[in-house]
Amino acid sequence: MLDQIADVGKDLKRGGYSRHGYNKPELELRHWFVEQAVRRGLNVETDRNGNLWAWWGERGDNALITGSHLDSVPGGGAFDGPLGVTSALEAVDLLQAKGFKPARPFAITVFAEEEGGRFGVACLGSRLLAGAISPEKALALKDPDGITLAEAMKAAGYDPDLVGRDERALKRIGQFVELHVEQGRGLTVPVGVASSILAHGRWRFTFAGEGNHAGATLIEDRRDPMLPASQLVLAARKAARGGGRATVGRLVPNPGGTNVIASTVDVWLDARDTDDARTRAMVAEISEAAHQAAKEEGCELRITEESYGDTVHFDSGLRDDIAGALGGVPALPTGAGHDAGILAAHVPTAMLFVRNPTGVSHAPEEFAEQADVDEGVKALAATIEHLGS
Ligand code: HGY
Ligand code: MN
Ligand code: MN
Ligand code: MN
Repeated sequence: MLDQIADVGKDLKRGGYSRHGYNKPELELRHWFVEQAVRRGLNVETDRNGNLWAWWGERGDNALITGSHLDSVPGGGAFDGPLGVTSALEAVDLLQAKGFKPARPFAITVFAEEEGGRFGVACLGSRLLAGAISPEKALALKDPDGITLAEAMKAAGYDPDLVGRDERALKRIGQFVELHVEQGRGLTVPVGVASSILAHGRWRFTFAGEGNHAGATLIEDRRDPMLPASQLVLAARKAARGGGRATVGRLVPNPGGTNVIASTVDVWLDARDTDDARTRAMVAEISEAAHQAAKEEGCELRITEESYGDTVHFDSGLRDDIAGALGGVPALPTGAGHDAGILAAHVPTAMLFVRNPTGVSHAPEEFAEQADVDEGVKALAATIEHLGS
């Protein structure tokens, strides 16, 4: 099934896929998912936050939900997100073929803008569903072209005025299980379950100096924000110790001319660690270094926390129950964030991982062996049968 969507959203410039919330390729994938669901006799609805729910039978309470996302990071791989959705559809095929019928309400979900690849906040659809971000803040988020989430949702036919915590939809979820390609190399067997997710936040550092001419401006007359921006990148690496992960993957000088000293530089920091205190301490150390570097260059610095989620420890009861039903599979921590990480604070949640032989993710090289993918589908089907009987 991944082959069916292999041509959707290819990024010819960067390589990989650039499928972002409500952009053309992502809308195409939504349409593809609805077709696939309807073909299986599932009843599809879109909730007020742009998330899709494909119900097998009646919608109802104490539902067993599985799903993931279809959007990608810029230049992302084919598996992160879509593998969870295609495996859920394939698991339904397996179960329908053997005459299984869920004894409780069951649905496959597709969450909106999980990567934050367009609007900058990860897990936007599940955060809105759970009330983990305010509608005002979410609707005002702008994409790189200055289009707000409200405008993008409207253009896609959704009513942005409806977004917000969806108590009713949350209450319907009895248990949520997300299958995902592993991002890292912890698995030595095809399938595992998740034990925890790192604490994870994103901060925006805006350095402001004085735009000027690259040739006509003496060094001593400069206030070049690119200098403290560069110091921030180095400080992030220096502060990431003992398992902490601090990353700068996006640095945008404005105006960005080769012969122009930038007037401002925006730098986004992605920081993660095993607990809240360690993550905050790492970010504090990096921020201190950034303020120091800005001062030395006569630049201003404004830091904005754009999103943050504390460490997620998955419900060990559900995790061990699933691992047992699968004949005993390993539990492993993940450094990547997921919609399951947002929902875990509200409903019993578990994750299944499918082995990634290279561990590479958020890159076109992301890959999983067909044999492992098949094991993942069988494991998800067995989990649905185990929990849904
Ligand atoms: O950033 C993450 O870890 C997730 O893939 N959104
Ligand atoms: Mn991802
Ligand atoms: Mn993902
Ligand atoms: Mn000139």
